[in-house]
Amino acid sequence: MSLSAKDKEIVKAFWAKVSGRADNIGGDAVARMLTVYPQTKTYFSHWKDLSPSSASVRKHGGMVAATITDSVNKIDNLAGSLLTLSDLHAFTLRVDPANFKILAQNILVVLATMFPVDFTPEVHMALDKFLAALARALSVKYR
Ligand code: HNI
Repeated sequence: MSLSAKDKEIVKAFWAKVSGRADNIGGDAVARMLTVYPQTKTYFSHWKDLSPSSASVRKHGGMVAATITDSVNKIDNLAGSLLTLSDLHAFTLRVDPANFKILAQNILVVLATMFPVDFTPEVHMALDKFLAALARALSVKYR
């Protein structure tokens, strides 16, 4: 399911509105992922603290959110722009790509909770497609 021109517009407009809180969005989404899907904690066992307020969790969330901002700007070339990160997750971090979908789901929940008015059904659908495309791009190096 690829993104239509309209979907891209919706994603860009929504992200422009919320990206001032990108660090919170990313931090909350990673914290939620670790809580609701505890199997994801295995990848971060080298961190001292995996609680929602942990500095490592917040910092990683910030990096995830920065990648989303960058990907919104490069929405027409997701696979190209995420190639290095795909390589890192595939060969160095060895993250099962099924987890990208899990994190995407958590990002949607956080966005819906933080921005209940802006998170319309149209925004929900466009963001869902965008995050799926991002997860696909991150999975390129696994093939
Ligand atoms: Ni992910 C590191 C982006 C999903 C496990 N990850 C990063 C970094 C970025 C990043 C950026 C920092 C790279 C660097 O240091 O050069 N990760 C993303 C994005 C997504 C994602 C954009 C999906 C939207 N990562 C996941 C998932 C897992 C994951 C779903 C596991 C469940 N990532 C990691 C681990 C690291 C990591 C582990 C290294 C963290 C550390 O501090 O050691």
